[in-house]
Amino acid sequence: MIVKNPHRPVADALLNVAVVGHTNTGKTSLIRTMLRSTEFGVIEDAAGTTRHVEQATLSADHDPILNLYDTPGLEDSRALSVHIKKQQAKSKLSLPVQILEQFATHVSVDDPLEQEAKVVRQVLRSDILLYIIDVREPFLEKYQLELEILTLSAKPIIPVFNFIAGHNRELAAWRERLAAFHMHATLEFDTVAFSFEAEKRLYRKMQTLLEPYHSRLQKLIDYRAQLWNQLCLSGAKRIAELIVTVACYRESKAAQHNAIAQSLAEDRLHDFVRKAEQRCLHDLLAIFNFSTADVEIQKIPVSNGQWQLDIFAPGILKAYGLDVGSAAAKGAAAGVGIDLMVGGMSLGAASALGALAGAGWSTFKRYGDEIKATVKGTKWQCADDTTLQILYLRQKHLLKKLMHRGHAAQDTLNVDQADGEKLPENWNKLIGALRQHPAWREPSVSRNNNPQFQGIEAKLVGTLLDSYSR
Ligand SMILES: Nc1nc2c(ncn2[C@@H]2O[C@H](COP(=O)(O)OP(=O)(O)OP(=O)(O)O)[C@@H](O)[C@H]2O)c(=O)[nH]1
Ligand SMILES: [Mg+2]
Repeated sequence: MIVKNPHRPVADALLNVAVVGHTNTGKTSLIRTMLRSTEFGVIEDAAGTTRHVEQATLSADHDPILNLYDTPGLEDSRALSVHIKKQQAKSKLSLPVQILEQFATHVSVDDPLEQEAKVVRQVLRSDILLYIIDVREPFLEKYQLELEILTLSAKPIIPVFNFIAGHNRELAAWRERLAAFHMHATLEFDTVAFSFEAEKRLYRKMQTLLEPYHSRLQKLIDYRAQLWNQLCLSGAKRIAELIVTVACYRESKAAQHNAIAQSLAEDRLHDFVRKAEQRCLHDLLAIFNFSTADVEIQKIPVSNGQWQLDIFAPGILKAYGLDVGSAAAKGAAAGVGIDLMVGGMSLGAASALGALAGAGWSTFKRYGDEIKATVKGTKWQCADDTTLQILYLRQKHLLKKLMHRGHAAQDTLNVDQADGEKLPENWNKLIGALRQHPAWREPSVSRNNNPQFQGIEAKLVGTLLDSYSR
């Protein structure tokens, strides 16, 4: 059994958690999800992928709190059970755990049960066991035997149901069978549709079963919750910045109609929007530490760091639920003419002179160049509303994927649909206000301190994060 350092109080000791279960149930996937990393271990849809015990440590602000041990899958629980029962029959050892200890220390390297012995050794060295279950499987005899053997260790066991998506009936059957083992503190933890709430529930279950570690685990929960919230906020702020940058962007164009100049202006606008979205995608993947492998696992429609579907491609409107008749076939357009507003008054070419006459010095200082340009007949062109809506909805959907990262192959979730993402209320008002502030395109102290800007940013960030608290 694990020998704890006698000078260290248990409340300070690292908690050792063994992740055990039948082979191919998602043990390594679960640990990757908890570590938020694809680097740990090897995952394959095959039995016997993990061959040795591997360890990872979870810390709260450089303070190591718990060790997670990935173990090889139990393959032959029947043989193991027969072996242990034989030993039990002939042994004079009184405690069941001593039988396990005896087995673990006496198995030779070439014994067919060596794989199982590695698991048992780790079980004996750990404080708590996470028993991972593939709920798609019925409660076969082999699982019953595994549980009987693990129970001999007298360690607390938290059964963790995996592959739960779409398997409610099987899940209920498993719960019933486990109740017969007095295991009620079960947990659902789908490594695909992972959410931070599920992770929190896992630590809370550990807290109830391991009272002396309560405050250490609380430290871990608080720390990870704080990290999680910061991540959410940074991601949402980055998206708000993209919307602001694109909505504030404007091209000036001469009033007289010139097809070539018009199309060049449109190209510049397209280019600006694409590049801005590209930078945002890059930043978001970096914020959430998503590698190319993660992008593939989550089936995010991104290749080589770029969106597979161009923001102006035909069909994109439909993909994001913006089927707006004939426009849907054309894709998002690019530019839309905007009217400059001065002090709440439209400054269209016709009324420019009238507006000028009534404008005071401060208005002139703020809008001087634009007023002059308007008088000369210059028009302003901004990214049109459809483009902005697509940008918003696509990033919102991406943020959701990033927040629900999992580290297992995924076959149950349809990820190419935007899941009915909604635009913020007052969207038109927000965008209208941004269009009147070309200087907000870039971050600056005056912009960031401007209450109107702060209000718009808070609204965008708030609605982006809304869906995560649900
Ligand atoms: N759909 C789905 N697939 C999952 C889930 N968890 C794991 N997988 C897949 O299941 C397979 C096995 O996952 P592993 O994490 O290697 O399983 P393991 O228990 O560590 O396997 P061994 O090391 O061989 O005992 C992989 O193909 C995973 O991508 C899940 O929650 N949902
Ligand atoms: Mg494994």
